[in-house]
Amino acid sequence: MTDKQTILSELENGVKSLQQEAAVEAAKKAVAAGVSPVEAIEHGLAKGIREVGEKFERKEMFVVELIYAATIMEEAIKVLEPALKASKEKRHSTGRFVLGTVAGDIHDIGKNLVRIMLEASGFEVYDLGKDAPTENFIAKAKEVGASLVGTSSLMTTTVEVQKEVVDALRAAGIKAPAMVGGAAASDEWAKEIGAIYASDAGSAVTVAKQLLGKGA
Ligand code: B1M
Repeated sequence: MTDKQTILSELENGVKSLQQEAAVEAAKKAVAAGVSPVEAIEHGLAKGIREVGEKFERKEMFVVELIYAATIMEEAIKVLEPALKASKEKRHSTGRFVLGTVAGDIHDIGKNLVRIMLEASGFEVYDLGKDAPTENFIAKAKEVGASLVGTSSLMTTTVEVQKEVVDALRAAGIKAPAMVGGAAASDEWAKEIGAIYASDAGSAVTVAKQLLGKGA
């Protein structure tokens, strides 16, 4: 008998101790035990990867270990993804959301979670991927008549590009609200550049719906 707390610890430990098999097994246990996939990610896997990031920053881990930890997290998320998608009822299109990680930044785990949650909530998501050139946001937003445009940025060295995207949208006459997120973004930063901040994948959905007047 494995309780939720044990499974969350196993997910966290699998990532931070670089044990792929253990993390994937824990993800399978989470699904079998009916643990919320959002909780499994936020309070299990993401806790582990953030600890890896802190160790990397303190030079207690090498970049190759950081890369491996990210791969482990991605493999475990693959196990949770069907439950994540099933956890929300599919509805008519809630809105068209152009999403990507800004140019110069290759972090996409968080952005991918945001995409999964938005899709699960009925949004049509146009995912530009990672290291996405600013002009791609503008071109795609025009092409699909975006209701919202969102950028993810995890590094202090690329957070400025979120402003570049907002400025380029406005210069092109696109009025769709701009959402920003990722570890380098903040509410204060969003206000400064004329965007709206969402701290995690769940609040990205809530905020997006509120912006479109579709309720939380
Ligand atoms: Co890198 N990395 N990394 N990294 N990495 C950070 C960001 C860092 C803080 C680590 C550290 O030093 N402590 C640091 C940046 C420092 C800074 O700000 N200047 C850093 C660095 C330096 C680097 C490299 C430069 C390392 C190197 O090569 N020397 C390099 C970057 C190269 C580049 O981009 N050009 C690099 C590479 C990598 C990996 C490839 C190994 C891997 C990424 C793999 C991948 O994404 N496919 C990686 C990882 C895993 C991390 C950390 C450890 C974890 C990031 C993550 O996946 N978190 C990270 C440390 C940290 O963030 N504390 C770090 C889990 C994820 C679920 O959370 O992404 O925050 P997050 O997303 C959340 C919310 O932020 C929010 O919702 C998500 C779900 O809740 N959210 C949004 C995200 N986007 C949103 C958009 C929205 C709304 C909400 O609306 C549009």
